[in-house]
Amino acid sequence: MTNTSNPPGTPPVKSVADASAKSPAVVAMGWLHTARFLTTAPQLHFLPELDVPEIAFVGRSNAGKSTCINTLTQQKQLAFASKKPGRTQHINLFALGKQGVTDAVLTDLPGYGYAAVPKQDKIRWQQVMANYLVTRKNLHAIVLMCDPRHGMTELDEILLDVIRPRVQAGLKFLVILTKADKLTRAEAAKVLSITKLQAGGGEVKLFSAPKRIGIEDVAQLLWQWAHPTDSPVATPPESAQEA
Ligand SMILES: Nc1nc2c(ncn2[C@@H]2O[C@H](COP(=O)(O)OP(=O)(O)OP(=O)(O)O)[C@@H](O)[C@H]2O)c(=O)[nH]1
Ligand SMILES: [Mg+2]
Repeated sequence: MTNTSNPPGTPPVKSVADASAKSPAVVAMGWLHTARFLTTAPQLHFLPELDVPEIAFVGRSNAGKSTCINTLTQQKQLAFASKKPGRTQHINLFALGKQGVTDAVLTDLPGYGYAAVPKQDKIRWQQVMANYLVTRKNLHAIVLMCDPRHGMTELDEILLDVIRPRVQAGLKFLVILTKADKLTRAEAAKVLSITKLQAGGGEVKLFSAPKRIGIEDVAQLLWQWAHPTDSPVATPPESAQEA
């Protein structure tokens, strides 16, 4: 809203209404809503080299990675989610950023651990993923999706071992306990504290797409990770600016 009483040349002062509309959660959700399909690749070397922060969603097949991306971006079919495990078979990149200017990328990776996948394909995929996690230069953060009813499985532990050196070197790491709607409060509290111990200093959050648990929390974390020098804090109201 423009303040018509401003002297010429002074930027318009934001009204209280504008300021309250820009809470950190609103900023983060608005940013995530800008997500658009960027590219898809069957293997690492087909991915474009990028210089914006990349945030990768990894985890067992069927854990809910694609659903989580759709929920966070508030788009029903951006990432392909399905009841049938193993639906995501390529590395899919989604660009984020206002006014079409990409300032970060989300990556949806195929899940691992799906029993029906032939052994050769499993090994091939594990190599592609390990390669991606170890060598992708602009990889800035990893979000490990975990079904809390199974907890962290052996394959999740292997993944943790693979990324540990990069996490120690500053890579951000979040474990999302998905499908929290399937847990009682007591179960949720228990699995949260156990996973915090296993996550090696990474963040852990409960999440549910249908019950809308944890969405804004995760959104704000991703926003902060992609914009470490910016503050999403609302512009103070006029009275505070003048004080
Ligand atoms: N109850 C519940 N179901 C969920 C939630 N998130 C995902 N699902 C369901 O879990 C199934 C798998 O979801 P996807 O998002 O396709 O899982 P994915 O991790 O991308 O699976 P792959 O692509 O095979 O690796 C679908 O039937 C989703 O509807 C959640 O928060 N709560
Ligand atoms: Mg998927």
